Order: sequence, then C-alpha cells, then structure tokens
Amino acid sequence: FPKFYIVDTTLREGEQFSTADFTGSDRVYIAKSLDKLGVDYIEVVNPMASAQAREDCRRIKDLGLKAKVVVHTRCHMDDVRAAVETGADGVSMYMATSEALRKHSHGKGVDAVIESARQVISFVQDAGLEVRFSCEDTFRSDKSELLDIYAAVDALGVDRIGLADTVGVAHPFQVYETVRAVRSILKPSTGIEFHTHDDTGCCIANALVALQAGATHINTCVLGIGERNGITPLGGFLARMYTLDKDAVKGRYNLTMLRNLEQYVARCARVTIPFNNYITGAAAFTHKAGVHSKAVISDPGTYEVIDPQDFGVDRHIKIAHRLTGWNALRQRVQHLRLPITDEQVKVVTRLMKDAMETTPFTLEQMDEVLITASRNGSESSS
Ligand code: HCA
Ligand code: CU
Repeated sequence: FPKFYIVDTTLREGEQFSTADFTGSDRVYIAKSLDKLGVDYIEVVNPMASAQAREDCRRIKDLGLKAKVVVHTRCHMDDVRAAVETGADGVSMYMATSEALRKHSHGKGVDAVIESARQVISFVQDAGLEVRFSCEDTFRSDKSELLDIYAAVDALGVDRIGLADTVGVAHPFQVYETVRAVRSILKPSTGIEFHTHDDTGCCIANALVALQAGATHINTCVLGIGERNGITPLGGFLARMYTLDKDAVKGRYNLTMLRNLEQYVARCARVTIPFNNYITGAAAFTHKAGVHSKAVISDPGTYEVIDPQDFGVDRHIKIAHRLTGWNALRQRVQHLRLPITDEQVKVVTRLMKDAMETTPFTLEQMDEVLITASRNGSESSS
C-alpha cells in the first residue's frame, strides 16, 4: 500500500470553521493530542493572523513534539519571515491559480506567480526549513498552467507541492488523473500533498485516490472541521486506511486517542459529534436487525470491517425493538443468567415483537419481561 503521511490542519483549516475560536490552551492541548495520536505533521495558523497566533505558533513549536510543525502562509515575504521566526520545521505556502480566485487575490499571471514564488521559496530554504508550495483551487485551474507552475517550483527544490480542492468540486477520476499528471513531471523525491474540501461528499474517497495516484501527504482535520462544511476528517481517513492495511495503521497511530481528541475539539468548536460519524458516532457500531445481531453476536466480522476495540469504542446490539430476533434475546437471557429454554425464548420473542410493533421497549422493560417469563417458566416446570 502507498506510504502516506498525515498533515493535520485542525489548528489552521479547522480554525476557519464557523464556530471554532480556539484559545491558546486549546491549541496547545490539540497539538499535544494530535502528536500522541501520531500524526506526522501539525499545520498551524499563519503567525501574521494575530499576536496570539504568533505566540501560539512558538508555544507549539517549543513543546518539542515528534510531529513536525508547519506554518501555513500566503506566498508572501512578510508571512514567511514571521513563519521562520516561530522556529517551525516548515512553511506551507499557497497561491491562487484558478481564474475565479486569481482575480480576487493577487491578479498575477503564471510567470508572475512563478517569479514571486521563487523569492519566497528561496528565503525559506535559506533558513533551512521544509517548503511546500500549493496551488489554491487546483481543480479549477488551467491544467497546462498548473503543470508549468509545479514544474517551476519543483526545479527550485521544494520538498512538496500541494494540490488543493478549495471548493470541494473534484471527483475521484479527476483527482486521480490530475495527481498522475503532476506526479509525472515532478522529481521522484518531491512529495505531493493533497487537501480537499467536502462540499460534494468526496473528500475521503478523493484523499484515497490521490494516494493511489502518487500523492504522499494528506491534509485532515479532527471531525473534518474547516471552511464551510470542512475537509477530510482525520477519523474517517484513518477508517479508510485501516481497512486497507490494518496492521500498518494500528502500528503507526494511537487509534484509541481519537475519541477523546474528537470530543475535545467538538467542545472547543461548539459542535456535537454526528450520529453517523466514522468510528465514534453513536450509531457507528450499533446493530439492529435480527439477522445482523445474530451474526454479529457469533462473529463481529460478518457486519463490521473495523474492530471497534482497536479504537477503544464499544459495539451495541439493539435488541428491544420489533425487528429483533430470538437469538438476540437468547443472548440477553444468557447475559442475565435467566433459566429459560430456547422454546420459551422463541415464544417470548414473538409476543414482544408484536407488542413493540408500535412502541419499542427500553432495555430495562424488555429485561422485566424476560425475568417474569423465566419465573413463570420455572414455576410451571416445577
Ligand atoms: C484557504 C486555502 C486552502 C489552502 C490549502 C493549501 C484551500 O482556505 O485559506 O494550502 O493547500 O482550501 O485552498 O485551505
Ligand atoms: Cu482549505
């Protein structure tokens, strides 16, 4: 499977989420947790954003984390000077290349883009930092102009180039083709970082095909927060990669940290964790239909491709509802150590399914029925 690095940008893109205003201590806590989880890079906000941002970039760098700390900047001398001063390991700069965005930002043509990149990149290189150069709105940019820009910055010796689906419009084939085309003109040692928004629901699939086409680094955010409806979620991306190479993902990342980190970020970003969130959503490992429950009770692999234990989360088998089956009830009976025969369980199941046609029971109510049935059963047999 392609080797990949996670560049988590919760502390940059994530802060662009509508209700995310992290305090200095939130930033530090999130950086430490990301590092413990094992992400390879932590991208932080532009130090030019505010005095607090500058101070926090330094603080995060001074934590001495295993992850590399990279500062996100515009392709601009003022920004990269401030970035270098933070002591960070790298600078990730971006510049608009699509017609739509260019006219609202720098207004430059290809040659002028390359010219300004040249000066800024060599400043960062002279300071001994890693450099990544990304074309904003890659997938709405002219393909031949893109390739010219990437070839030119590659010749300057950047460590990575970036492709950014800023508006979340690219689909998997398009991502595959574009990354392939870019890969073919770069030096083999140059990394490719992929960043994608989720406006049209392709962000995880696109991250995967980008890797399959030769990308090396993927941008994620905890819970997928970011501008508008956000970017590739860290948890969902880990889920995707886990199913492809479970041992590698388990070996490299502390997966049991995910839930806590998400809860922390959810609190600071003032959101709740969606019911259908990858891995940690309330419903992610909840089984309901009788057929599913029966199978999962005897072998979880029947209806699960991820072992919830690897992420420290629990499986739930819902049994008090009209779609239940007698196997699920029998398991409950065994759990409660009630003396009922299988025949009795079948009878009780039928009665309960009818009774729950309109309103499901709570688990406690269902237990009551089972306990009563077991008493009646043992009385009638004695
Ligand atoms: C933004 C730009 C960006 C940059 C991505 C990158 C995008 O919203 O400020 O640096 O590769 O989505 O284009 O997040
Ligand atoms: Cu973005």
